[in-house]
Amino acid sequence: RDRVLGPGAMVLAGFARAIAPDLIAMVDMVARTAPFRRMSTPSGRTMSVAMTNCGTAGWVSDTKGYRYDPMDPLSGHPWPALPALFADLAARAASRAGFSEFHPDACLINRYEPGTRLTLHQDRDEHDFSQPIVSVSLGLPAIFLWGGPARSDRVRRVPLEHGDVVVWGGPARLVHHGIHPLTEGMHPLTGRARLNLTFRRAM
Ligand code: MD3
Ligand code: FE
Repeated sequence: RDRVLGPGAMVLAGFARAIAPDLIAMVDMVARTAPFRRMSTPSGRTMSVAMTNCGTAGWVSDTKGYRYDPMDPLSGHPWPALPALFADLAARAASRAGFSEFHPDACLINRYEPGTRLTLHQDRDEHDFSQPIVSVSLGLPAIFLWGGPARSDRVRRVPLEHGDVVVWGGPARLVHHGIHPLTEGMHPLTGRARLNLTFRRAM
């Protein structure tokens, strides 16, 4: 069931499927304290993906730039704590992909509705690029766009389904990536939405 996409990138197909209902219940709990919101890009555009965070640091974007912040700017309070179920899943997935001792401090939760996309970008707001990123896909399927170290590198399309976990590290850590506009659909656990959890060591 494990698929190597390339150096440093591995899909653990269905790895989170059995605990998906619990993960989604925890996302709902987080969102009661820190609601999903569409953030502004530094250029002043509104992102189509709705986001929230849990953990001791959360990823935020506004007209001042991108950063990790211990506080939710909407409430002025710390982000909800990282549930033990989340931290444990991220550590088990990283370990299976060859990264031992992964202790994430940040979980960005992205919510996509049909038509929503994430344009090609790199994740470079973290301190230590030797730490991997673990991502968990829930609900509606998506086509993940996977490029290379340069923005102009050829882009591969990788279908991601409910319960799939992907671990990105080492030479894959700084590749350009994105999500193709979500196709219309309905999922029994998430409705008309895809949820993606990304676990990172931010600070
Ligand atoms: C490859 N999220 O939040 S997860 C993001 O499905 C983000 O919501 C997408 O890109 C999503 O920044 C993709 C897979 C992923 C996450 C981070 C990566 C792939 C990555 C970092 C480096 C390389
Ligand atoms: Fe990303």
